[in-house]
Amino acid sequence: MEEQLVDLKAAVGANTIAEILSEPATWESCLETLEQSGELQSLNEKLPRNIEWVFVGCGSSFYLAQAAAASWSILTGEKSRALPASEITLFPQLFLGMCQPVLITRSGYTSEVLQAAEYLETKLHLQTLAITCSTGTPVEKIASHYIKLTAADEKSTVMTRSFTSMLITLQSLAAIRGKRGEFLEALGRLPDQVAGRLNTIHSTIKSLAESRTFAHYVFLGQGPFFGIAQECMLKVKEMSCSYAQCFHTLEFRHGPKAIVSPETLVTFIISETGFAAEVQVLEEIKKLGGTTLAISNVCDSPIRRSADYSVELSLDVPETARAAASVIPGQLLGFYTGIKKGLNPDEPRNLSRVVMLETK
Ligand code: F1P
Repeated sequence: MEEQLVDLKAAVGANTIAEILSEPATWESCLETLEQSGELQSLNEKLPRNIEWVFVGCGSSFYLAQAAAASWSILTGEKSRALPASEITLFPQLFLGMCQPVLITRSGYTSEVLQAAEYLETKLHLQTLAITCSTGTPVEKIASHYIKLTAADEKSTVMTRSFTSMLITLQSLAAIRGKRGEFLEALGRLPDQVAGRLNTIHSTIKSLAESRTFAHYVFLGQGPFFGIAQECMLKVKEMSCSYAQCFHTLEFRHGPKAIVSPETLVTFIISETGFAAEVQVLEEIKKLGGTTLAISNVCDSPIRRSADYSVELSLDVPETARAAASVIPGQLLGFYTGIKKGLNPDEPRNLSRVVMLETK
């Protein structure tokens, strides 16, 4: 009986935790495959210039689109934005004129993404680029161009290594487009560096989730870290069925801070660019009695003074290249909070791995 319990315990969430902890190795494998195939360089040659890039997705893939769009403008200087796939088919007037659509979908089967792909290709005659982690999928048949990261595919319903691997791949394409060789090199260094930090990040977040219970979870980020904060929010919602929200860090002052109490865990994903302004919000929320978690590259005294908990990434790569690594604490927080509540993060309540809508 004891043995069975241990196995069961071991089995609950086994896919998800294995996939989270496999992220550095998965990134390495994806980057190697892309390097050997040279497909990003040839895509860069084929795709139009001086045009707005519109990143499209659903769920985690939409939040990935937000981080990818911010990274794209930072690395290429080109206009970009992110849209949920449903906005393209429900409000096409929001989406006028020439642009380069990028369809982000782990499964390649999500109905809203397929409907958007059909509309963009057949009605607007735009050549879409799809990025997915599966092969032989419907989106592959509709899109004009595609990138497949099969090494990043997952068993779990929730997206973890697929999210970070697709983000790093789109950042690689942006670095090639923006002639940012140093950034591309930095992405090549990221897997080893994060592998070296993962145990510490893992134990910090595991002990936080196991030792504390919160009524509310708030995630804050700016620039490329806003999409990351959104995804951290979704991971806590999906895997622990907890109440979670996300805001731009400085927006939290404009009303939402009314919910702050010691039962509210406010997580700051602190950028270098907005460091001073973002740490001021951290200090303010601490004074209001909130419980604070700071995720930053360097955890220096202003952060230590106001953060109840902190994750120091200490990665020797440019700020935007840290986006993928910054989501891992949120993935682990969702996972261990779900486990503590007796839930199975591999099979989140009410969720399916792919949202496929019946055609009326
Ligand atoms: C993405 C997605 C996931 C969500 C759930 C349903 O689908 O919305 O983000 O966690 O698994 O699917 P995809 O288009 O990226 O496959």
